[in-house]
Amino acid sequence: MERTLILLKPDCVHRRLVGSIVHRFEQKGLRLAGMKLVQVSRGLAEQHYAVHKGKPFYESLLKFIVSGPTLALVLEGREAVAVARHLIGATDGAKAAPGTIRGDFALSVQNNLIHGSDSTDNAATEVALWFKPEELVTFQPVDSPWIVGG
Ligand code: DAT
Ligand code: MG
Repeated sequence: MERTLILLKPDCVHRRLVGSIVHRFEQKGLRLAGMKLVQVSRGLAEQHYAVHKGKPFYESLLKFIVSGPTLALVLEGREAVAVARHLIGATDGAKAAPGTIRGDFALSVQNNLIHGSDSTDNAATEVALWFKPEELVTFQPVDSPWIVGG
């Protein structure tokens, strides 16, 4: 079953939106496979955002991500990577569609509340960067047959 890495970034934790946002993923049918509150180090931030190194917003992005607690989640389920990206919405909160997480709660590009892996390959790399194997739990929720269908 597919897994994706989700980060509820410091603006999300400071604004007490964690519960509302985790609720949306649960409602959709994705299940929790891992969850921890992290004070991100500069080193972890550099690894996570390595693809953006050299971009004009890179330094500001790193400063933001280490500025407070981040809740890291692994979500599991059918097409988890794409489903989570659809629920999250476009990068710029001002342009994200209503009904998406960023569309409903964010107005900034940088402070856009949440990260979601953008491909299954990147998801595997990011899950391994943020979680040890023993921190992840796989289980079958009792309503799985109703969620997954035939
Ligand atoms: P996403 O988080 O939607 O995958 P991304 O991978 O292109 O977006 O960028 C990573 C983060 O960097 C993004 O969530 C917010 C920040 N960012 C991206 N483009 C930016 C810009 N033009 N100005 C400021 N921050 C930006
Ligand atoms: Mg991205």
